Amino acid sequence: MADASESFGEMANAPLIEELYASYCRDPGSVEPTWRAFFDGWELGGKVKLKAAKADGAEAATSGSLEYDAVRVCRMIEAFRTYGHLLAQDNPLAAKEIPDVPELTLSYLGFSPEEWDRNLPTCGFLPEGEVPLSQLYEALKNTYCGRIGVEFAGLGAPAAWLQKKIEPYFPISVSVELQRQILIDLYRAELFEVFIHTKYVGQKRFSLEGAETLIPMLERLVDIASDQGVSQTLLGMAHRGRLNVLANVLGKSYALIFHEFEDHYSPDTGEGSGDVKYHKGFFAEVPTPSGHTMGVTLAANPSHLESVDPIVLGMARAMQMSGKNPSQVLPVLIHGDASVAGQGVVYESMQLSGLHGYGTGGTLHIVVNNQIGFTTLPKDSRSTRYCTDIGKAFGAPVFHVNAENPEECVYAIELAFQLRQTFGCDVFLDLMCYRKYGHNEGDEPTFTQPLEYQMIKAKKSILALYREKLQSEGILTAEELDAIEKRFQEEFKKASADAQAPTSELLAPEHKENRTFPEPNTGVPAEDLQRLAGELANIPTSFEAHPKVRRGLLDRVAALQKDKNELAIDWATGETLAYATLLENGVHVRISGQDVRRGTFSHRHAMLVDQKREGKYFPLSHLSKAKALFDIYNSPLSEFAVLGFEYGYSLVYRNALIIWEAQFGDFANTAQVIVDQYLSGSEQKWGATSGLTLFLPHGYEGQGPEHSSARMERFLQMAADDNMRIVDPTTPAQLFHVLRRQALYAVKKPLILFTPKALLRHPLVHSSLRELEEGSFQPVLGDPLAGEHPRKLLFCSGKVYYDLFAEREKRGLQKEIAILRIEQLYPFPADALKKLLQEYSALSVSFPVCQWVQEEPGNMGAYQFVRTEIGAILETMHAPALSYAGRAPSASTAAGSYALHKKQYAAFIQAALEK
Ligand SMILES: Cc1ncc(C[n+]2csc(CCOP(=O)(O)OP(=O)(O)O)c2C)c(N)n1
Repeated sequence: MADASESFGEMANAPLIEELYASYCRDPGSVEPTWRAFFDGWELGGKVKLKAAKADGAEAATSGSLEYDAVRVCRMIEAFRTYGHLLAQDNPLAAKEIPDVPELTLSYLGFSPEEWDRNLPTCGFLPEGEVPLSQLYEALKNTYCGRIGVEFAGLGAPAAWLQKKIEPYFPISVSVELQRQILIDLYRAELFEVFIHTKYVGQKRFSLEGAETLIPMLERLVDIASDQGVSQTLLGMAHRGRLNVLANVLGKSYALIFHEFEDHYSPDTGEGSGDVKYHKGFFAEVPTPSGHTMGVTLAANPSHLESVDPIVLGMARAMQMSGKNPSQVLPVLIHGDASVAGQGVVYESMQLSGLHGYGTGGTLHIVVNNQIGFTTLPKDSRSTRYCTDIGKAFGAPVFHVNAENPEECVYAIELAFQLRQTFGCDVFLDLMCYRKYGHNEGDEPTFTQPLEYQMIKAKKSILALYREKLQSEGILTAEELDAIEKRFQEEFKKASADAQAPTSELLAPEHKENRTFPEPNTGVPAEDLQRLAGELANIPTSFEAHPKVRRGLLDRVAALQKDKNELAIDWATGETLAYATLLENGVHVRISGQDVRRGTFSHRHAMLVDQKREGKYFPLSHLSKAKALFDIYNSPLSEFAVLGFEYGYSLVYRNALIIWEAQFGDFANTAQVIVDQYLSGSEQKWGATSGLTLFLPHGYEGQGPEHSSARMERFLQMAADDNMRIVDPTTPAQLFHVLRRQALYAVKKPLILFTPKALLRHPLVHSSLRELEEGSFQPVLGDPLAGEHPRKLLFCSGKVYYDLFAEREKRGLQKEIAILRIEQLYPFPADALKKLLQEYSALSVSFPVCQWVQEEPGNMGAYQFVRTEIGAILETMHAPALSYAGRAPSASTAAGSYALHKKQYAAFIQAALEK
């Protein structure tokens, strides 16, 4: 082979070419095909000594040299691959004039006008060895600036694969049968909207008109995906076109959809209070044209744009973990152009795509790019060139397609799907379209975009254009087309008549969860716990665990060998044993969050790291009798997407304990949408139940406003309709039982669990083996130390119990003051508390003073919630009203200085323990 350094030394881009050539010499397959063709040709051409080519590349002095021409051609090919999409005819609202793309002009590429008819080497781009520049330039334009714009430069293997598919001339193959199918899909899509528009005048539906091509694209996707082994497709999408997708892709009955448009609509199925029609989810087994069926799920979502993205990914992952693999479960996210560019959760969600614990083998993203967000135009809503530019950060190829070219759109989704299946990457389809009406059908778009809407009004519909095309190609006659249209109109009319029936008659019979399931037994025989602790500490001898961690594991074993009644079991042991026993019960355990493997406060050590080789060992993955998988993943530094992901996972993986842990409880507020819109209300709104557990470290330890409060007041404010379980456990045994209850209970509810920080190592925070063996979760805990006639009953929850306990002991007031713990705040354990209080009322001569004590400011914590609940109980017992001891109301969650924190602490403890 030629000596590259000598040969290319004086050429333009010499260092790059030399590097490429060196790589070619080592392995011709390592350089991309155009360069390979160039080097092949150059070597075959007799190792001609390359002549100088000036750096500006356009000097006539060098023209005529084969090498110089080849370099320029290669540059031109690369330029089209990189910038060709800028000239693609992908925009149905494009201005007539052709945009200026300097990188693709002949002069920029180093060609003079005189060369237009001159033969040049094609460097492998065309089958011919050489063709006139004009032909080559046109071929490149045809390939890269036609009806599909592609962005894939620099994407390695997916780019090479794509290049092969599209070079030259971007051939697309669409059979007549597929053309007919596309047409039928467009008919259904358009006529559906038109029917609602005329029958249910002025009602919001977020019409798909202007983007109807989405329907044949999705139909084709389901068809080819099922052909290629995908059995489940998961869709996440916003309002735009949702009803159309429900009806025409998932096959939700037209009658059921129209029913929700009826004035008197109020579901009679006894479900929750429901949601608007364009937020609801649906599942269907969809038959495909090629004779398969595909499970298609459309995830329910709130109005909060893009919030559903991580949920769909979590659902997909859960399906993949339950016996399927990534190539069989396909997540598809349908975005709006304004929201995909504007909402940060899109980035957070995509950040999950390549991570071991969160990947789903690639997501297809379709942007319904109607080039407007409500009334705001792209130039005011993003700084990036394309709304899809986020895809580039994650190596996702992007196709820009014009909704008025349905065949190209359908072909592009086929390519996108193949890319996803082959490379496991995300792929974007930018479906350039328009919005026929305002943001919704009652909105007047000409207030803000008069000219654009003049243009839109003059447009023929996508269906009309395609109908004309097929008619002109002789594929369907006018009579056949009319017959199709008539058939659909009749179908809609009939569905509208059927829509008058009650909801229950229109719904398929559904299985409902039985809410009367008894609570599970959560105790575990002592021998099993002892055996499990032993197995967990049995680390391979070759593994060099950190000595402190190894010692900790051995301490756990020793704690379990002590007298059954001894308070020897700490928080970490109670927690780990809950996981271990559940794994033996066949329950999958998944924990995710920032730094969860070690635990933010170094208590968990679910992952050990070999101190010499940095290998990893997960004791919980090595239990001899485990019947389910233990997964624990340090998450990226995101709350919104990661919590959303785990929520989605929990919707699908039912026999599981799924835990998301916040680093500190207050960081959960960056995932507020998931809590407010999904966890707390999804059962009411959509009948979607989740058993997800949130670990929220909470406690006032003087660390300042941002590391103290998990904002329990917010969760309590959202608590109603038995929607969540909110628990603030104070002992390892309580934690053990509540986690086991959460996993084993057939009735799935989210569990909001406030977890300790300093208490993780507190000498008083220990439980006995007997409590784990014989006990169960207790929603209220009484006070065995208090005397028979306490003068004061203190009610509290969480860490403050131990503060009160210690201070009471210091003052020798055990007999006079009883401290009662509300361990489960919601559902409020009224019966259990009443029972407990009866003991005191029976024993006391007169009912003692009752006081709620908390460390949070008075406008926070549980006070506002429990004062009603406890107050009502006290009233029925003719006891005095509940008084309060705690910090004063405050705008900030906690004091910034430790001294102030202590001062406040001393004041409320004094108030609680004084007479
Ligand atoms: C997080 C969030 N912020 C604001 C809104 C209000 N809103 C509803 S639709 C919309 C415009 C969305 O534009 P785009 O994403 O382009 O979708 P399109 O409606 O054009 O299909 C806005 C701002 C919302 N639903 N969610």
